[in-house]
Parts: sequence; C-alpha cells; structure tokens
Amino acid sequence: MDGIHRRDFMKSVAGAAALAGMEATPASAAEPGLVFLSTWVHGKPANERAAEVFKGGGSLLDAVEKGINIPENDPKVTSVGYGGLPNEEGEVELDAAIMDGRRHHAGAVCSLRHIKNPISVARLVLEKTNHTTLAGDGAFRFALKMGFEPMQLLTPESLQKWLEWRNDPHRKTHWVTSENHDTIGMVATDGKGHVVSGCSTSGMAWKIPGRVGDSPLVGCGVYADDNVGAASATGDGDLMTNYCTSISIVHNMANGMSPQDACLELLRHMVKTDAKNKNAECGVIAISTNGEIGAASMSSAYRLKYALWMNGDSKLLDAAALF
Ligand code: SD4
Repeated sequence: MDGIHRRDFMKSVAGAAALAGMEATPASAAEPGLVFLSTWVHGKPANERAAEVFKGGGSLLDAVEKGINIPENDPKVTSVGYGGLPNEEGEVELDAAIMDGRRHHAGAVCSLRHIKNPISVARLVLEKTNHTTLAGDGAFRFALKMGFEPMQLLTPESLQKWLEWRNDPHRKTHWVTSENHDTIGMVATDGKGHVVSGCSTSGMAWKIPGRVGDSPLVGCGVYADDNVGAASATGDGDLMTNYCTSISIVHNMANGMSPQDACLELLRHMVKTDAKNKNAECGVIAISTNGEIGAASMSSAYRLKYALWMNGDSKLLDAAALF
C-alpha cells in the first residue's frame, strides 16, 4: 500500500480492521519458529511478556511493543521509560522506534517527555499517521491525543542520582559509561518469515536537552525487512548513528552473511574506518526471517548481555566480543 493512500485507508474502520487482520498471525501453543531476542538483562522479562502476548493471539508488533513496555514501566531500569536517568537539566527525555518488516514501515518518537511508554506512542505513529517520526512537544501532544496520561518520569532514585551528578564539581558532561546507558532493543520473528524490530531508551544520562541518539532513528536503532531480517543496537548512539548500524547489519545479511557474521562485520567496519572505535561501547543484535540469531559487542570491556526466548525457553547469554 503506498504512503498517500495509507492514511485514507487507515481512517476507515474497515480498512483498519483489514490491516489489523493482516498483521495478526494467530499462534499455536507450541510455536517452534517464534523467537525474541533482546538486549541486556531487562530483555528477559520483556521477551517473556512478548511471547505471552503472541501466544495469546497478538501480532508480532503487539508482542514487541508489549514486551518493551515491561522495562519501560520498571522504575529499577534506569535507562528506559519511567525511572530512566534524565538530561543535564533533570528532565527525562525518551526515544523509541518500532519497525514492521512486512510493511517496511516504522513509527518513532524522539525527546518525548512525561509519557512512560514511548514505544507505544511510536506504534501509534506507525498505525495512525502517515508520518514516521514525531519529536519533542509535537510527540507529546500526539500522545495526549491518543489518550496517554502525562506523568512525572523521575523517581526519587533517579532524581537523587541527577542531584549527585549536578552537585559534583568534577562531573563529566555528555559522556558515556556503561553505568549510565543501556536501552532495550528487541528483534523478533514469528517463524513464518515475518520480523519486527523495536527499541526504547532514555538515552545517555545527563545528555544535552534535545539530544537524539540512534535508538529512534530508522536504520540506526531499528531496522526490519521481511525479505532478510531485523537488527537493533545499544551503546554509544552518537557514534553508532554515523554507521547506520541496524540497516548495515541487515544489508550484510542480504549479501549472504549469517546474522552473527553480519553483526561482527559491522563492528569490524567501524574499526576499519577509525581505529579508536576499538574501545567504543557498542552492542548489536540481529535475527533472520528463519530465526537464526546474532549478537555481538565491540569489546569485552563493554560486553553485551542478551536475552533469548526460543522454543519456550528463556535465557540470558553473553554476546561475542570482537576485541
Ligand atoms: C543512546 N543508544 O541514546 C542509546 C543508549 C544506549 O546502551 O543504548 N545505551 O545513545
């Protein structure tokens, strides 16, 4: 369906129902081809929720969205959603994107304030508008129109961390360490040739207000193409944006590489173009339409832990490191 006609189509109830029907793939209790792959420890409960949603009859997009809602809602996860660490002025600004490999279309929000589930707002940008990305105040007002409740996203703990940072005369600004960023990236396949990629983050702690990382950018934090597979990323988004991480990985796969080799090749390319990138904090994940997976980090100093849900089994694993 082309972009011009999609908006009119979506406006009609019949059209929306038909589109929902097209996406919804009913799952049987045992779905051997169903795979969810997510970044970091908080990816495990996210994958488990995603699998539950899919098995309950939800679409793969529903599953990825609802799975990502789990760390977004968890105040203990300080890099995503509610409880995410704020920018240098103490305001939480969230970025998220979700991409549907079937329609080759994404929805994204950047610098969204006061709304704890940016991935759900991104999903509605995808479903309800003819746009791909909404930013800042516009994204916030769209969320209100869609019925989201504004709230204070700072928790007592994140406020305390921000105050400690701000009151430290030796504080570093606009920096990255493995303690102050993480993100959830999730890639999934239904085992029937359909893939989805989603990503949600509060970005780098203490960032300049308005700074947008790789996570909500199509081709960087997310990419999904049912002809090949899907990818997502975590780490230093200012660096990774320059390498269009996720689309580069999917293109490597399109050229015949396995998801694992495709991830490693992207990291190798980053070092080939700039040797300093050997020390970069970068982690990537990928999945092919037939459920083969890849996960890699640049170095063992910043080793990506990833969560894998497959055949009803949910586990945490260490990604391979290039150095
Ligand atoms: C960003 N890539 O905003 C995100 C943060 C992140 O692991 O993923 N950290 O740069």
